Amino acid sequence: MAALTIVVGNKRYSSWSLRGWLAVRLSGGTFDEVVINMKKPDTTARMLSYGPTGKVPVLKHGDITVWESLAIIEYIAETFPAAMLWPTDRAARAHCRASSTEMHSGFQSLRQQMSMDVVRPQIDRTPNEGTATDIARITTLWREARQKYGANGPFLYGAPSVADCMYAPVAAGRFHTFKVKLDPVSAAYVDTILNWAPMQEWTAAARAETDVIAEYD
Ligand SMILES: N[C@@H](CCC(=O)N[C@@H](CS)C(=O)NCC(=O)O)C(=O)O
Repeated sequence: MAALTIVVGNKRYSSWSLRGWLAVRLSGGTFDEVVINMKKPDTTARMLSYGPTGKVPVLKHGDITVWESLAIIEYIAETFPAAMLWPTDRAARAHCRASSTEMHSGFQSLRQQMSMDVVRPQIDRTPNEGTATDIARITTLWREARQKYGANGPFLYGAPSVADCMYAPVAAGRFHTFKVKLDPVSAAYVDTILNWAPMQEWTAAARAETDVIAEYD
């Protein structure tokens, strides 16, 4: 099989990159990665040399290019079925698909007010009204997934799935760092993500980065 290359932004700040990278990491295959620092004069040109939108993540697999985080995750799930990125149970899979697409298309207020920084020292930030609504919706969804479908492990649907790739940046880079007040089920899920080996690998690499982007604070 051709080699996989995932192109990502700064590991510290790029939440969409983290989502695609986690899926590639869960594929079980070896992969190369290219990191492009964001907010530089040549960022867009460098990103455009890998994919059509001038954004990351981008996955290269032989002559196949996949852009958009969720499409990358789908491609990995299809190409590496043994990774079982979608739950096998049909009801759980439907729920997992809906929660993953809800993340991909929503929660603008949270994303704006609490940008991801996996290295940020924990600080208090009071959610505005829109962010509070987003947090309430996300934690409702997490509790539902855990309580209905999560009996076989500590992840949203038990074993690591697409939904964990999608929500890991929220758990580790937003809820944890901004000390968002959470119910016990959601707090336990944040701990699961913080202790997850792939997340810890990503965070360690983020810690080693020297580039600082002020507007992510
Ligand atoms: N809908 C896209 C969003 C991709 C996106 O916005 N990526 C950001 C990094 S997190 C980016 O590449 N920004 C370009 C820049 O900073 O110049 C996806 O799901 O992959």
